Amino acid sequence: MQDKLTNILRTAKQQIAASDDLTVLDQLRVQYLGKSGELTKILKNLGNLIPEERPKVGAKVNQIKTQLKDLLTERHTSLQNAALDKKLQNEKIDVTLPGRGGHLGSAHPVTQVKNRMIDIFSRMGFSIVEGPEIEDEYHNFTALNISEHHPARAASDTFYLNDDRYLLRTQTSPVQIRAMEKYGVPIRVITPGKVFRRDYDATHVPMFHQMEGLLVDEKTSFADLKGLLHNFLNEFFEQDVVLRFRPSYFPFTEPSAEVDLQCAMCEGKGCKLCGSGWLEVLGCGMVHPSVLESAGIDSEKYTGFAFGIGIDRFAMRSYKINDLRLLFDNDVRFLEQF
Ligand code: 2U9
Repeated sequence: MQDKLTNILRTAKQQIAASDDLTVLDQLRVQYLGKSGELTKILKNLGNLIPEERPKVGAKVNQIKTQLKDLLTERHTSLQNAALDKKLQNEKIDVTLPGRGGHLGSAHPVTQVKNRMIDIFSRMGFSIVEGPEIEDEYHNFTALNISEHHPARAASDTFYLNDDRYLLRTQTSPVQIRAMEKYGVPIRVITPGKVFRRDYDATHVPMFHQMEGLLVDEKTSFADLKGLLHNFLNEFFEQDVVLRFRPSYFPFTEPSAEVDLQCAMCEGKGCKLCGSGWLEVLGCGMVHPSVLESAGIDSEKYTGFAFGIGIDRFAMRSYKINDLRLLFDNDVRFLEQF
């Protein structure tokens, strides 16, 4: 029996020393020290030995078990360290290598154009006001002199919510009604913001951006409006622009006009770029007396003018973008060009 034990110890020592991976080492631990391992089996069968042999063999087995346990632990540690060393060697980071470089973002073209407009109007004394995108029918239509059966109110053009008492604003004008209710007159405000209409093709999207403006004071005239818009467009396009005020109709202004910008390439003669020689850029007019009265303003004493600009269309024109939808697909490869 003693010889058998000596043999087990020798073989185990050799195997432990030769093991070069943690799985193999674990198999050896099970083989020698596990519940059905060789040494445990000998201990279980001590009863079969002659009585005087039992304590000697028992003590020897326990001594070998302790010795093997120590050897296994020692080998385990050294294999683990070797593995770690190898990993560290492979994953070595050279902190002196140049970095990948940061990626600089930029403002969306619509935001850039909006900020330029805000900048120009601020310098002309206008305050920026914002308001809710969810509006009631009164502020979005009724107060703006848009009659009960006006087509703009139709569910095919407007996004109504829940019980139809609320809607997504179709223009930013309700913000100006609210501003007049809150601040009274005189008032000079611009209202940049998102508006919503049920529309979708190459030139219309269901959400777009408007910049409306309103000025109400005593003795405000259409000439003031013309001067202000001319000034704004000169500043925006950074050149002396030629304008044409074309009579138009809006329920909330009277008289109303649409403003066309003369094409700088053909000077109004008509060319490939513009077609007719003129580009429509915005709408405007003198605020309808009923609109002033709706906001509690005496229309005998006060007059005002208002204008509306499509920010997205200005962005398309500034950056020569031909499909409005490109602005809202949020493809970074497209957006990072601006
Ligand atoms: C109040 C009274 C009147 C705002 C105005 C326009 C003319 C206009 C369009 C421009 C391009 C809408 O985005 S667009 O499609 N807007 O032509 N907007 S006058 O008139 C107001 C606003 C507020 C209290």
